[in-house]
Amino acid sequence: MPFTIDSARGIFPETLSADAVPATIARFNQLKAEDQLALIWFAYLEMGKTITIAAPGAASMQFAEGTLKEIENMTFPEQTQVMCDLANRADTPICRTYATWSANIKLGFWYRLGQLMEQGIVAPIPEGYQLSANASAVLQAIRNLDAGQQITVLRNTVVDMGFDANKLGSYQKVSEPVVPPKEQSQRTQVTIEGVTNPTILNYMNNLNANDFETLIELFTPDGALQPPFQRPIVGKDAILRFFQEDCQNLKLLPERGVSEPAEGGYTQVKITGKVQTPWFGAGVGMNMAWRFLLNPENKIFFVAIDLLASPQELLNLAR
Ligand code: 45D
Repeated sequence: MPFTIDSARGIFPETLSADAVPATIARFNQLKAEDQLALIWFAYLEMGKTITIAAPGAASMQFAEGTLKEIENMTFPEQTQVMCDLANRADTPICRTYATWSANIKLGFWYRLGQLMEQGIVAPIPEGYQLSANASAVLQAIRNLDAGQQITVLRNTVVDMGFDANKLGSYQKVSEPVVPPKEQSQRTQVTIEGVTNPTILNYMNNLNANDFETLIELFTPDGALQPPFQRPIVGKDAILRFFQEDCQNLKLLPERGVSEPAEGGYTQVKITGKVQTPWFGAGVGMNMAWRFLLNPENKIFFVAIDLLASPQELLNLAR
């Protein structure tokens, strides 16, 4: 086999991903918990002026209800402690529960807490809270990002909170129920300037239709998918689980691409375009690239999804 997953990760090396995102998160992680919470609060308020977040559906909120009730019944100092514990990734019962939740459940939980803070039911960020100099600098760094990068920073800070799931031992992951795939009549078909490869088009169309069972058959058994700023997810079972847990109701809007032969009868394809998350809908179009490596049978051996550094990168199809 001419490629390993590791070597496949290097295709289209000219692709500039948004390094400012992990850099900002690393700086955020250095801050003390109080600063982290206040900073997210301020960033969230500012972003709320230009983009609207969609309320999570009941299906994803049901799993957080118990914990939210528990928090509502606490005193303000206890509530503040819970939020600081989450930011500190402490070992507490609530932090352990939080660790079992999918990303969307974690986001829905914070969405609700934010509302309760606004209503004065949960301890707000103290009036006149002064961010440390470092925290102010991180907030400024977030302001300088484009909207797609800002929501990625916000999402990653939330996903990283709570007890370390790797230390939980064996546990049951809690995620939203899997929605049925869209009816054929409801489906849309993408067109991509420069690319007609059916595997690529089927990938986009099936992901847009939440048809994960069909989608996964486009991959080789040992195939891998690398989400933005993450290690590759390897093997069909793990990729399917990821699709079901984290990829419902995404909207992929690929625009253009290039396809060219690679070693050993493989084909490498780079696509650029936009992706929308159900949380922000058409309000935020993230500038993305997909870098596919297809085997000689036209199955996906590897695909990397990158958040791009700038809109100019949408036109960069160089190898
Ligand atoms: O701490 O082809 C308060 C894949 C203050 C799949 C708060 C993909 C205190 C394959 C404000 C209350 C998935 C890889 C906190 C494609 C405090 C594929 C609350 C890509 C935390 C294309 C904060 C998909 C809150 C992509 C409520 C790129 C924050 C999807 C909420 C990207 C933040 C989705 C939210 C993104 C962020 C979603 C809802 C970036 C959502 C971001």
